[in-house]
Amino acid sequence: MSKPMVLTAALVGAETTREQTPYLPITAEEIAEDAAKCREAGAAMVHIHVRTAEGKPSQDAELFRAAIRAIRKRTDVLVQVSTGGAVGMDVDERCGGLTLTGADKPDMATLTTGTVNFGEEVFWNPRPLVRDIAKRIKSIGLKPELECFDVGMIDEARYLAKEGLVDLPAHFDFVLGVPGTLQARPEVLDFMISALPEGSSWTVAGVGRQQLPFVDEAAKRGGNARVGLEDNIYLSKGVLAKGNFELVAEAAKRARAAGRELATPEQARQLLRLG
Ligand code: KMH
Ligand code: ZN
Repeated sequence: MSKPMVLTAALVGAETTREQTPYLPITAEEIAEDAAKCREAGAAMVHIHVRTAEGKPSQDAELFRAAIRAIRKRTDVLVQVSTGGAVGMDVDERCGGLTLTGADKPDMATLTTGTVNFGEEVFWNPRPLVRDIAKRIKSIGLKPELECFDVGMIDEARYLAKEGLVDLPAHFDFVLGVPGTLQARPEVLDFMISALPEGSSWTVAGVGRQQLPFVDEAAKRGGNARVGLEDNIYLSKGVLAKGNFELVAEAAKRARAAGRELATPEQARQLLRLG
């Protein structure tokens, strides 16, 4: 029996715009409504960024608080906050979601372990900044999802573990297909899996048109997958997804066709060692 598959919905992101798709959730209510539908469709976790009322990318603690409260009012889906934010944000800005405590505290936070070209820009993650974010995540008792855009970022997690900033085994997310970075190919996924620290778990987030095919690749390898409008706006060629939930529903269908059960949030908590 393979483990249940954890589906994560990356609901908002920092780059997708309303001009590209009118279905992008922006306000706390829109995010929560889509999150609840994603949970019904089979997602165990949502990965969130937040936006200002004008739709500008933000990592503001109060916007995160409003989104998390609205989500938790409607559904038990796990909430993972981004610490990546948008390119060009400084570290304090990126870590807005980590200042929330008590009932508003997120369930997990991302930690990107290296710098990459990101489209025409640079997603800047020098080692001191990565250590700083790792410390902040650890100090509030959260576990990171280690976002790896390249295989060297998996090795970097080992250095962070040696320094006591990350616990191993850990949970990794392979983000494959951002222009300027490692692309989504099955042999790349196999290599990344082979590079993981013993006992670690993984999710793959295929970007653009590789998003849904990489749900299949994850399902047959016993891994987990991330879908959502942060990484891809199309359900099929030229057809916009009418919300994140449609991408989750399609991912769920593919997971089940590969013989995988879908993890509940409680199961995901165990599988990702969130405590
Ligand atoms: N928006 C990207 C520059 C994360 O959420 O942690 C970074 C990103 C990673 O989305
Ligand atoms: Zn993100």
